[in-house]
Amino acid sequence: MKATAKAHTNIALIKYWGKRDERLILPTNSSLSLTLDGFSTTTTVAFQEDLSEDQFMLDNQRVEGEAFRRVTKFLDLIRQHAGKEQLYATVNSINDVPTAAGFASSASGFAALAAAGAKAIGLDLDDQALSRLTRQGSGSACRSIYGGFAEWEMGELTDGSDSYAVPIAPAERWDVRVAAVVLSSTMKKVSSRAGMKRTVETSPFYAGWIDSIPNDLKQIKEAIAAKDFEKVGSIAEANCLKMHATTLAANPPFTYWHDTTMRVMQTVGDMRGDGIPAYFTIDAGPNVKVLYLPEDEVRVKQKLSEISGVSDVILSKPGQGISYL
Ligand code: 2P0
Repeated sequence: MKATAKAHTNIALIKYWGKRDERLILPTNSSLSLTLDGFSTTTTVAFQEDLSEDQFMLDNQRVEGEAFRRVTKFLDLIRQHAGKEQLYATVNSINDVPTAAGFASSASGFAALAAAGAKAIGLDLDDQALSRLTRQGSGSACRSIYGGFAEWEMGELTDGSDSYAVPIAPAERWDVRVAAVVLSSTMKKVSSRAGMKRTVETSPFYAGWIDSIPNDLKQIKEAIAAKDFEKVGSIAEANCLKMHATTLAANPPFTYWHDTTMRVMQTVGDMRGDGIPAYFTIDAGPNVKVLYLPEDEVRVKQKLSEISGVSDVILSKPGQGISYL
């Protein structure tokens, strides 16, 4: 009744931005990501007959409140699947995701929790079923079941049975690197959940976002298959800018960008002007991730580190999917 699983976070190149069903976490668009080495969560789940409630420890500290409730709600799903509604668990998670790097730990967190929880309770799930389950914890997490490039197919059905991630290319296939550019100052955050909801409900640009996704996905998958870095990078960068444009048109309007965010974007453009192929992407926060190739690592790190307002640059390679320890 006990299992341990490790999962890595992922960075979306075609963003998930909007839900059509908030309870089941069904997206309004398909998305595509690269799983990253170096940012992981390792979780042990132990179901025990003698417990009367769940317990969640994160980095050896007891967690309560909203984060605890999200974990228990997710364990309820696992219990339902297994037909063991009265069986509670202790959950121990160790996050190796530097929180300052601006990677949401929810992707690696829910992927590791789903894998360890399902195994501990005796569910024998294939990757597709595991991804579908993981999706109900946090949408972006369903892509972290796989290493390398993965696509979350939005699906069409109302019960979510056809909404899960599929592998596109394993980590070994192509060594694309990602620099996480950490800013020294933070700002008040609109959570991604609240941000996407407000955008879906109020942004007149949202329809344009949705219309543009199928072509972005088709083009980026062709570019990944051809290992065409400039094409992958430019599609990802444009997709990110479109996502962020939807927030500016929301009511009330908002942006995740900070002045340093824009300096990093500018520097990435300057790098390309200097012949270094590098492209940025930004999630629901002010930090920037920069895509580059291994041969440019030293120059990319140096240029990014020199930007005023940048406190750290953390480099990452493509990472693996779920593993059991
Ligand atoms: C993504 N983001 O594709 C997009 C891009 C942020 C910007 O997925 O509500 O934590 O748990 O499904 O997955 C962040 O949202 O949201 C996210 P929930 P999640 O990576």
